[in-house]
Amino acid sequence: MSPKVSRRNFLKKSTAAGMGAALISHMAVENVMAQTPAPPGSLPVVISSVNGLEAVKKAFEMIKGGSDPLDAVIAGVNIVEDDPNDMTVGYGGLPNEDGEVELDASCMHGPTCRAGSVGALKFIKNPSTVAKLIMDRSNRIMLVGEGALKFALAHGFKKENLLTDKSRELWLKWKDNLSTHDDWEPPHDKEGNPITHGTINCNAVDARGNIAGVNSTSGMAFKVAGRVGDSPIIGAGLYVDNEVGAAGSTGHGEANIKVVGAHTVVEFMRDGASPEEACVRTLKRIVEMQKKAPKWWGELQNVAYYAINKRGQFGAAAIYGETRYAIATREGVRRLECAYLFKKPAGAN
Ligand code: SD4
Repeated sequence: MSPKVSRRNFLKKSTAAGMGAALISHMAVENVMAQTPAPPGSLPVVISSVNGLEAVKKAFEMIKGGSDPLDAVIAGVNIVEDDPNDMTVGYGGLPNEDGEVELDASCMHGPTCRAGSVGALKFIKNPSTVAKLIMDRSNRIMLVGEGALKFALAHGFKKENLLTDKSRELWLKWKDNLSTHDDWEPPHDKEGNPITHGTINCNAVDARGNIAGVNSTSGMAFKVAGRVGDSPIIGAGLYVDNEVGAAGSTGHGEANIKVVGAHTVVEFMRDGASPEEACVRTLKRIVEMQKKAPKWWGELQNVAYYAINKRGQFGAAAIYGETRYAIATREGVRRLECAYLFKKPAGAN
């Protein structure tokens, strides 16, 4: 019996019996998700944003080899953080308005219900590993700025210049063309397309149904110094519940923070929605909220969610079409199209 069907039946009864029974129905749904075994051969599964093809491949192999799912997704994400050609993650990430690279990251380990996160971290190219270190070596969740750097250095991380020639050139070009109307102008690739979804979110479920996730980014290009986005905020950029699933985001962080997106996706899945449906429903909340905000406060920029559940079902959705994601299953590693709310308008990022 699918979680959806059993929930519907249960809800019928709970409506008749009132609030107490409704509470029980919620618990019953959780139990269905946790207790219905994944179909044979459907696990492990690793999902990520489009730039994570190598990351999902690495994480999948590691999980198959017996690694913990969090170690696996962090090893996968480290590949993208180390890559100077990915200009919105780690080394080579686009800097803030002062020309300094400030990184945000978070991680969650489902089986032990722990989380770690780091905001506005300078000089360390693997913020996801620092987030895990905070999780492993302290009883805190989030460290930012100077304190986060001190913590990383004390644990043997190397201080490095993260600005590459390429990212410095783009920053200088942005500065040269700055006008009084500019807030955030996305950089463009060689073909003139805006570079947007460079942040990486990667989530995995292993063969035993244990779940983990990570999110890592250099944030919005040329952001105000000290600006922290959604990526390191547990519940917004990333959320994992070992009984249900995991979700994470890329895109316009401020819009996502307001709907506590990753947590909302997981809660929709807990209530029986498929991963894709849960992502779509959360994006609709963003659209509703952005409609009510004054125009200058935030236009509708793209946001995407990537979700998996405990049974190895997966899905992703974006506000605008032509957004893709990466997936690794027993059928192989590939990129797929996200579901979307609107066709991508010309020039949209
Ligand atoms: C942020 N969500 O800092 C990140 C940026 C991003 O595609 O994902 N860009 O708001």
